[in-house]
Amino acid sequence: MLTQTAFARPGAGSVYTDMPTDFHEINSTFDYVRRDVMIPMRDGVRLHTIILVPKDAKNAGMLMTRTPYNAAHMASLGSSSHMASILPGYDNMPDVIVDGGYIRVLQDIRGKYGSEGEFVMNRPMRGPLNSTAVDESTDTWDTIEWLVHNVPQSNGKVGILGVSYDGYTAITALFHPHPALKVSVPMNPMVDGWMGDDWFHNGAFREEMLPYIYDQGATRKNTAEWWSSTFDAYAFFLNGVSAGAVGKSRGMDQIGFFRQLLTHPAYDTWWQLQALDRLLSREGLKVPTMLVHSLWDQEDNYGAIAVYDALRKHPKARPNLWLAMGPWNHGGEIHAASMLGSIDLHSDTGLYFRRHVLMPFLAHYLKDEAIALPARVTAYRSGEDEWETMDSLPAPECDDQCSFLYFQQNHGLAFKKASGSSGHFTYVSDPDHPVPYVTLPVVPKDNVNSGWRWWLTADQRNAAARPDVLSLTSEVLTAPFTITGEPLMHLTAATTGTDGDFVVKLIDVYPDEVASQPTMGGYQLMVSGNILRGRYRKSFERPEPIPANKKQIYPVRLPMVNHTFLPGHRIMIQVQSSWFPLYDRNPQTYVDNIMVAPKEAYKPATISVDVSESWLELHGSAKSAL
Ligand code: PG9
Repeated sequence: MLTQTAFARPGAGSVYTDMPTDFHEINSTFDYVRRDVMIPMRDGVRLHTIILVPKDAKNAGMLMTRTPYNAAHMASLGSSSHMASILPGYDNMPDVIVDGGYIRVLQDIRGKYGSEGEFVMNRPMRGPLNSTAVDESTDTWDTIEWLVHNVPQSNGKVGILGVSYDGYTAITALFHPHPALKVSVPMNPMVDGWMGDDWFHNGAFREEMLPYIYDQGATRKNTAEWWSSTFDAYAFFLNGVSAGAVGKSRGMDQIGFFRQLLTHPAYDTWWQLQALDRLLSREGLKVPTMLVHSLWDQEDNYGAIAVYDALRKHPKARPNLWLAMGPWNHGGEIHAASMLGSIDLHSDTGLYFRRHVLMPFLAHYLKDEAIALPARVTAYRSGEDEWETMDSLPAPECDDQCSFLYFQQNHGLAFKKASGSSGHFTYVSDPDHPVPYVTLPVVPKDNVNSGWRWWLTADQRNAAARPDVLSLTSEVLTAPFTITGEPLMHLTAATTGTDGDFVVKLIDVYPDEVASQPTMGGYQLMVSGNILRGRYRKSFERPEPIPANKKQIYPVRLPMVNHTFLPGHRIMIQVQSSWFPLYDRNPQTYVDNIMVAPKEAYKPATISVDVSESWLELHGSAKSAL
């Protein structure tokens, strides 16, 4: 029994703490050794880096991820004596990294969490937008230089991989690469923030990214957290009027990146000069690189394919270029992936990719063993649920493999232009009642009940039921119809406004009954969709008002598809003029900068879509499908 004295505290005057000054962890049974180091960069700034070395590692390759998302957190999930158990989430993939016997390196990029220096969102590469001596590529170089001299258990070979922002840093490593960098795997990388990744899509601003910018951009350790007083993000952003006004109401004009967004609403040189696909096509590709693309990526569905398209024509880049794409959401490839939202894929497509594509690719370059490389392109074809391999993706330009889906009267779609098919479809787009992109309420992105992760796979029947969404549907297909590529909508329309947005969705309509999965009966699965801000119909750089009531052509390029529409299914196209609050609302009255549009500029407009002059160009062969 404890006596009273055992609990006695020292008397007044002495400093007492329950905590030892230097606690020694008992970790001799751990199957790894963890080192926390501050690696000096060429300008003296030190970057916090965690190195996890498997206990018996000898001659092991190193796999690095550079992140703004807290390396310490990424290396401590499910704290355990087993390396595989502390690396379950983020980019860690225990089956690839730990079972593969690699040394794991996780680093906070400059300005975030344990690292010194200042944070710049998607820090531009050295050049016209960055006059300093450092960028993410020099930080990667300096880190690799340190690692090859200070990790004795390694074989001196380094790979870099990561999803999204960490995919972006995996691309920046490819500029003037360190000779020990043997392989890079950018997964769902953010590449061009204006064209189609996280910030804008063809000029429409992803308003739901404001909380991300707030959390990441306001403080080093994300201690200032976005707050809302409204559970439904639809109501919240509607009340806030413009994206600029919402941000300012949260003090975001103190954040440099937010100020940049307000200053650069168009695709000006500020955006062009930091687009990684453009920069990399000049740089070439010296390091074997596998780009990983998710066909239902709700965040960065532009970047990987843009880089692939920029490099595939480059004779010097091609030998180092690989592509894998699968039926995943953002980062889905690193998890179990036998479901695509509510659609059953019948096998774990994430595991297949990691086991048959990623692991051999990494092992070939990082281990001193002769392991066969995967195909240049490994692609999952949805609909038919098959993996296929190719030497390269079909060229994006249209050739004899192209088909055209023409709008028809009576809300039809057909591969042949019907003679005498003319007229208009009209709808009223009212900015006070924008079309929600998921069923209301829109549960905010970081809430566990949010539909964010799967919104691209959401059933589009709710949209089809609205009077301000134009839906056109084909007859039932009698043969399979396969598309591989980025469809191009040639939309001809007039509006009573002087600006406006056009959203185009390509949809696979399931049969009325699906015996194997009854909940899929009549499901409308979007296989690709995108938005174009009308003022950019002729030039992304130089916006122009839309002349009211005059027909204009709106070319809307849709993201990559590799899909077979099966017999018994129908093809649908939906056209609408808002997708909210995913994208900010277009006031439909031309103002210089929509980011700060005043309340009185938001006005309803009547849209007339021309039947005979609207069609979708598809990279696939129609054969006798219809
Ligand atoms: N999509 C996220 C992001 C990347 C780059 C910039 C901003 C956001 C991400 O998942 O990291």
